[in-house]
Amino acid sequence: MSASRGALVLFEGADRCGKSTQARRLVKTLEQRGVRAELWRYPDRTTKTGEMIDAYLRSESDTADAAIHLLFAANRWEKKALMERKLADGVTLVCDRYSYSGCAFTAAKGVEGLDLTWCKAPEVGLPRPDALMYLELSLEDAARRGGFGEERYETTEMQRAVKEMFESMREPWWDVIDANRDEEVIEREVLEIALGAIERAKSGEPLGT
Ligand code: T5A
Ligand code: NA
Repeated sequence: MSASRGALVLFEGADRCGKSTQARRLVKTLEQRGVRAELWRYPDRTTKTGEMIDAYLRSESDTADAAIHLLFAANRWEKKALMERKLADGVTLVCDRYSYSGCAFTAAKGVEGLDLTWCKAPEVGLPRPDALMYLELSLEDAARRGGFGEERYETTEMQRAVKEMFESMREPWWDVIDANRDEEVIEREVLEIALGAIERAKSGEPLGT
């Protein structure tokens, strides 16, 4: 095991804000600079819970809102030990969505009893990120990036509610990034933030839970 840990760096935001694009670019750039980094994403559709989540998102199965929320959380819990091992071993994890999407999407449904406080409970105890980059894009600009896909939450009403929920969850430590710019310009800002998080992790700042 190396002496210093890796950083946990997240991308969050509503659909089509460019999370996957920036996460991929960041991992590639970090690797080119000799930083050990891996690209992670949630949901991880390859695990047992991930297969159920995938079927739900593609509307091939129906699951109660509470149950699917807990499955999304379980999908993170089942990878917690591996995540902690990698970080402790010095690998930086760049993660495309995490608990914050989990809470924003379920709470945005407005189902009675499933408010933000309820949504957060099963996430408590998962590793806390060193940086959260929230990619901000208006619904109109997101719409210009192509039509909606086929998946369950890809409707205008849901996306509006999700964006509002993310905005109400925003905390001062989040890095809010204007996502309505060229990929290369965003990437430079993203890299600065990630390198800062990696430095803090290296200098021994403990990983929160
Ligand atoms: N969910 C997820 C829950 O309900 N609970 C949970 O706990 C979790 C983890 C998963 C779904 O599950 C929900 C949320 C989601 O509904 P997903 O697989 O993450 O969904 O979603 P995707 O459809 O893969 O991704 P998104 O729609 O969110 O898009 P991204 O990743 O934000 O955007 P990206 O990078 O794919 O880019 C979208 C398009 O824009 C272009 C790209 O080329 C692409 O065409 N683009 C740009 N265009 C112009 N300028 C830029 N700067 C651009 N950057 C990208
Ligand atoms: Na994506």
